[in-house]
Amino acid sequence: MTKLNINETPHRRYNPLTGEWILVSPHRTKRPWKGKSEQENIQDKLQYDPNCYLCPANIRANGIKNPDYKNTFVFKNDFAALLPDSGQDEFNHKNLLKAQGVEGTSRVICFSPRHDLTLAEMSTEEIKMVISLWINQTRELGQKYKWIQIFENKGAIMGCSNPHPHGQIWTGSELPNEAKKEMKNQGEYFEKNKTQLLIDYAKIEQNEKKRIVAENSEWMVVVPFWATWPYETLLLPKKQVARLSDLTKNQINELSNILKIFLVKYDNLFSISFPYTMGWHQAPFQKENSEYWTLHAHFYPPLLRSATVKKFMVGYEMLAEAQRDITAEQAADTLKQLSEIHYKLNRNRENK
Ligand code: H2U
Ligand code: ZN
Repeated sequence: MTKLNINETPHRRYNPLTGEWILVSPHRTKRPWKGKSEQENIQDKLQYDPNCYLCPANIRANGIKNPDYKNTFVFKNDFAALLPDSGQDEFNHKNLLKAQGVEGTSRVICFSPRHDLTLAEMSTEEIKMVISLWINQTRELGQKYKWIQIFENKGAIMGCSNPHPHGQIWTGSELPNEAKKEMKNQGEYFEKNKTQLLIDYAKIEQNEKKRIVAENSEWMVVVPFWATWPYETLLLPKKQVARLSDLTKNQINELSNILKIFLVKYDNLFSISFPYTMGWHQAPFQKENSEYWTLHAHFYPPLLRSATVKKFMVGYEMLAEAQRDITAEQAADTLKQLSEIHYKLNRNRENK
């Protein structure tokens, strides 16, 4: 029998959070590539855009005027995907046609009044205000809803409608699919081992040091062993914490530091404002103990080889299972080597 070499031979890796497998084909990275490599449009963005619906004091699509906010700003999504009073009735026809009403709310969260910034270019103090916003929203919405999904779609390639730095919060009375999978797997692991799945995983990463992109006293960012997207990362606490609303002062400080560092690295990878979808997974707000759940954030960037070469989840991925070529270890190594100084600052220095 051939011995498995995860750096060379095709294999599948297991994602213990979702219970799903992914196909890794490291030998394919040797194949010739004739893709284009583009230069980013270096045009500087406006600090204030009179046509932006998120800039302070501007009018939104439905005629409401934004306040002249100075730090962060939250408002109910004018085109909310979930509504608070839609009812939770169930429909079931022969156990084949099933539906259920879901109640919830959708909010838009602006990270900064500055139209031209992103989290990567904001200061750690400014990032801390975004963290406070995430925490306060979690506290408030957790009183009413089971699942609080905080996320950010960044970049036009991810379907983001506006470059103004912003994210969203969708909450619901039912647990969505990803939440259910993570709840089941973390719950079963805790029952069996009396320790948390992701805290044990963080210890393995700490020992192996093969997939860590950045770390400090409270957090680490890894390309998870089971990553699907080429430069996917997982942001993990080193000590158990179930929700954003339970973070200590030190965890908050260090969170703003690590976000700054690794988001700058992301931008530096292809010298562009790096597109991704990111989101927090925190323990559902249910009555039971939430000790089994470790707070974490997923970052899913779509890019593969350059500013414009995107990985598509099609063909085998849609019909069978996710697949990647570069290994998690190679991706982590590339990200780790990148500078912690934003490429735009370097460019400004060079121009002086
Ligand atoms: P993205 O993060 O994917 O760009 O979505 C922005 C959200 O902003 C989107 O869900 C909302 C859209 O419904 N929006 C408003 O609430 N008011 C507006 O005036 C325009 C967009
Ligand atoms: Zn704006």
